[in-house]
Amino acid sequence: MKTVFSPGQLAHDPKHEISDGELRPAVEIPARAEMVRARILETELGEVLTPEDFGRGPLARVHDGDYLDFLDSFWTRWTNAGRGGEAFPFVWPVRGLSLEPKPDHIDGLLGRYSFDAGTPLGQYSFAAARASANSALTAARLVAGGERSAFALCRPPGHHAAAGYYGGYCFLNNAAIAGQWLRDAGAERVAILDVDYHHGNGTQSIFYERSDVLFLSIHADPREEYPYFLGHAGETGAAAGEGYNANYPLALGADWETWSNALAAAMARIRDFAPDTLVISLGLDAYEKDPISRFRLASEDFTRMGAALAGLGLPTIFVMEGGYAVEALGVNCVNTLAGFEGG
Ligand code: SP5
Ligand code: ZN
Repeated sequence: MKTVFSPGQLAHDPKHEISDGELRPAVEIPARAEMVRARILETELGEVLTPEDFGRGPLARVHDGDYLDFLDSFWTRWTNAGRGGEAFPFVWPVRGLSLEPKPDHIDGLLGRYSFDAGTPLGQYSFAAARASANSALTAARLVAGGERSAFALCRPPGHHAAAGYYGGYCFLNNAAIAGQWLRDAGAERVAILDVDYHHGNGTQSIFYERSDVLFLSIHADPREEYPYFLGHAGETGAAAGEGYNANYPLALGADWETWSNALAAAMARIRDFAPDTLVISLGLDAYEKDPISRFRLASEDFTRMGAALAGLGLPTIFVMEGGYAVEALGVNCVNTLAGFEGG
């Protein structure tokens, strides 16, 4: 399987995040991508290609223009306000507050275009996020061109980013951008299966009213886990998209037996939908030793996951999402991909 990755994705190099009541060391760091790339080379999974630049067009098919403009202008606004380093929002337009008119001050804009305080935004974050999206798009093009599968080594990740806001370490929704590009390239139906430990709230919201993109997510129950405000089993889509969203929230502590039952249910839905292409939002944070997560998948279970997914027999793009046990990340990621190739 070919991998797509750009060194430009490493330019987003956050030092801190706000979590657990503290300013803590960032967990979504460049070393994550380095570990995965090293394991791909070590195991000879396949070629590692540099992405093509698809420009703003495919990003704007998923994200709002004003949101992209905000990301583009962030650093100038931040430094004009006398700031440096990385930015965190601290005020949000929740219930009863106004989205319009948009604030002029960067502190207002940060809240206007985010949904959490846990996502550091720095000088090179947007450039790295665009490189990450280009990796997803290049993987999509490979599969549209006839490859059975491709791996987009995306970081920063994407599945928490919605049309108009960032959060959860995500700025551009790589899987959604790839899925939409596949639609625009001629696929009639695309399924996006999100196996990250956290619910893919951004991807769900982007496609919630559409029947051409089926979104499914297996994740920790949002009653107990981030992102808390989306990902419940009762969210089944709306309007034309009613019936085209499927959530499988699981209790904390889920092991492979529990997790794989949800996978079987999700795969049955995918079979019924009969998509032209499958996009896997490949979070590796369901791993038992992940530092911020509470599922119990072992490294071998990722091989099983990949093999099971191969059983769908679909052209498949893997788009990396979360996973913070850096030492094991390469093994768990490549286990999934190699499992798919052997399955
Ligand atoms: C892409 C992705 O996986 N994003 C996840 C964002 C989660 N951010 C919230 C982190 C909260 C960490 N709390 C850990 C509790 C155990 N120390
Ligand atoms: Zn995650």
